[in-house]
Amino acid sequence: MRTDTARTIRLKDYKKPDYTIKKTDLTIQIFENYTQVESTLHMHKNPEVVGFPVLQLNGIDQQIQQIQLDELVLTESDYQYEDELLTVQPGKDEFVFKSITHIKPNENTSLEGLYQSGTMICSQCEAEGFRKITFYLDRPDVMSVFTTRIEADAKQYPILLSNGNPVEQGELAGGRHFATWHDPFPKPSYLFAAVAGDLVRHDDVFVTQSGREVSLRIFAEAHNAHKTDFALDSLKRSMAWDEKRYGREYDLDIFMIVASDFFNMGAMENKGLNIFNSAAVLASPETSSDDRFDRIEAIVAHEYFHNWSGNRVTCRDWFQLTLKEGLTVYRDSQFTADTHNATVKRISDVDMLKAAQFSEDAGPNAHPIQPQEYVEINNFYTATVYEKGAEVIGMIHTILGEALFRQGTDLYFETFDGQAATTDDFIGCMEKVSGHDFTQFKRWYVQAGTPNVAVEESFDANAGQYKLTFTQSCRPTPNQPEKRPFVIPVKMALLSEQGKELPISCDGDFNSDTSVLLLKEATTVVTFSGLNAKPVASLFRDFSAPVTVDMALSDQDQMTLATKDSNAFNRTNALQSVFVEVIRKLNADIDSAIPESVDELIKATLGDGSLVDAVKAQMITLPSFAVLRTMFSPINAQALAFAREKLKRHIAVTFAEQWQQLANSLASAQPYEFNAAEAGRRALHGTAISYWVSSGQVEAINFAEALYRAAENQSDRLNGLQAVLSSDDQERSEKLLTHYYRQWKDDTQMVETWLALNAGQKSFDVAQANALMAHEAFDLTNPNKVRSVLGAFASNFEAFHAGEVGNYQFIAEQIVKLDQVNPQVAARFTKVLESWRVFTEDRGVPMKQALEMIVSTDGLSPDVSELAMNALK
Ligand code: 0A1
Ligand code: ZN
Repeated sequence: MRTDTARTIRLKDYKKPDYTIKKTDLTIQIFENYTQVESTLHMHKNPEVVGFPVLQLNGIDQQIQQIQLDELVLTESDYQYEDELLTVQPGKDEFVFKSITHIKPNENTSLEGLYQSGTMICSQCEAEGFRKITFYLDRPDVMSVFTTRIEADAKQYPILLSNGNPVEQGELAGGRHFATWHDPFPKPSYLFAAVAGDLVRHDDVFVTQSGREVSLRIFAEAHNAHKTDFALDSLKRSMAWDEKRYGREYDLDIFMIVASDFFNMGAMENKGLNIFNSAAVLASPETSSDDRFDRIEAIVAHEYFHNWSGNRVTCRDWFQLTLKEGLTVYRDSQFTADTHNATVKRISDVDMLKAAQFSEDAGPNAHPIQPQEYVEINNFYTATVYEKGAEVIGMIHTILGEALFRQGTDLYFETFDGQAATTDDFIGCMEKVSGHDFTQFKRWYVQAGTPNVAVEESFDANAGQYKLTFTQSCRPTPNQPEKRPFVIPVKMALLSEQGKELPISCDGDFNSDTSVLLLKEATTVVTFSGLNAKPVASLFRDFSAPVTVDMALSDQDQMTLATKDSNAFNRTNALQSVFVEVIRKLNADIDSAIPESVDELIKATLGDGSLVDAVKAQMITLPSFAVLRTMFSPINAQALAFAREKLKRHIAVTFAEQWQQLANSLASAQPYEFNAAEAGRRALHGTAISYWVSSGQVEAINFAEALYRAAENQSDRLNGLQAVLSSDDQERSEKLLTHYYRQWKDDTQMVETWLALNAGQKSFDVAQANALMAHEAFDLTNPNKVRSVLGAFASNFEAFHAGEVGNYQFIAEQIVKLDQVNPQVAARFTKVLESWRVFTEDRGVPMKQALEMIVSTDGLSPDVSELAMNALK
């Protein structure tokens, strides 16, 4: 019944639904080859609507057994099922719609709706997956109270779960059993979940601030069951944090997490029953690196926080996606910052924003955090909606300060509890509590593109006045040739040459409590007075706005910022800018000299006892290709790869002795513990080993191999292994990879990592990719495996872009093949090719040809065709 007529959905066409569903009763009967879904919907006509419009319910791949309106069983001539819509004609204000349909979870490789994941059956309904389970008004502004009964074979599926609280369970004839769940909180269908499986359960309890006991349960298949401790602990800490920081208490009697090996994204916040990608929840020191622990903790928190920002207050329509995602990403980043180290978190978040979101903003699929139209909503789960959305929330916080921001969120949660809200509703609350006018600020929601702020400075020694001129601009993005000025908060300080913060007195819109200067015009001139020497401006502290900044600084000022700025984020940023400029020069001329400032900065950073290890590691690590490529136009892939490599080798060789010393002194002594200090130590250890190996010393690579072999935790293991893999010693690399696989081939997460390590090698190519995809460990229907190979290859700049140009054709072929299996995942890979205009022709042309090949393929999903066609426009 699926047709490929892609339709454009527009925000301006939003209309309230004609009918709503007060109560939803489902009976899901799982059988060997199919599942029967019986759905009883208690429907009401919207009182504002005159007459009786036809009722159109969404439904995909539904094999109809019976359709019934109240007591009347409809015949085929009484309803119509085409274009994924079932149309019936009701004649009453209140009625019951009932359908019995069959679906096939075991044939559902899209992993949307109800599908088989290993030995279990599970669901994924956001954004529009529920329509693959049964006929429904599958839109977030239709909120209903769900009661769900699941029936299945008792041996094969001893665990049966759905949203809410358990109400009944029992045995049935023929070795079958059932469980009934009731969720008292009205919710949209995208938050529905059902799970059936043979799962191992890990229990705990959380007592809420008002003294209620909540049962916590994590479920996993037996092979994954030993890795749930950390997620459970993260969950409890998240629950406590949300009470303290946002006053948000959990509401049901039970909170469950299920780990699934087959999952399109990271995880899903279904009410009371979160379903997670195994890779985003299962952790153990033996198999998970610090980065993985970090990510798991953040995702557990993120999904939990959605219980309020997303579930209790949900979105009116999918154009409001950033309402729940931007806010929840912001909340989870605050949680991580509070739990570990705020500077470390900010540096890595901004890095990620630059890598993933700035590139999106600069490309043909650029969209504002609130897109105005879409063809396939799944294509809008982007870094823009999520991460830039979080930056926008962060700017509101920066502008209002902590107390007002918290009053605003309190008002928002109270006012819109149980409702489907809009981004305007959220801003309205912020305006109400503060009296601040956010009208102009709201441009951040509707204008795409990364604004650039050019800053010029001048100093009048006689008058003791320092003047800053800020000029903002934003390049055109699709359908938006011109932008109006944004409100840009500049958190700032003026520093003496010794890095001391000077008192600020100025004529700008400056708030001295928050140290925030607001820019509102295309050009803003601010004069600072009472200064007896030219200060050094530390602007956009903690990255106070998602913008790029151009400011020509003297070498001396640059050094002051990179060695003395009291804002560690800005200090890091200043140091990284020095690296970028050197790489820029080497990119233009590989023989250009590397300035001494690089050596001075590395030396000063390594020797600075005030910096924690984690920040030191972040400071001295060269900017990634993902970040660098957003700063170059055109990108000459090979020149860029050589340039970065040359700078790396220079630093490696110059400080070889220090790297060796750090490699030895930072080695792990005690058993693995995941905390900020320990993870920071291991991060710096890894950085030192990586540089040391890059210096070419044989002792270094021996050290790395020994570390790999002796490691008792995955972070140490990867610190050793990755250093070997980045060396030119191919033989040793292969030997270790073979050893790794042999050792860990029965561990799903370790195998995924192994695939990614292979595909992350500098010399990786199409032949190796084909071999890896033919390996027993690979499975095209498993998104994690696909991401581990194709994702890792495509983000391996040196192999993918600086390697053979045939890589582009290869990825295009894989996209087309994958599209038949899982359109949502396939579509994500088309983004790899969309930046073809930015590359020099040797790469740009074959990238474009690869896109053309995709677009000329028959039967493409709307997911892939929307992104690929836009990329060629
Ligand atoms: N809401 C989830 C992410 C998510 C979105 C879409 C999905 O399938 C199309 C799955 C998960 C989150 O923000 O974590
Ligand atoms: Zn989310």
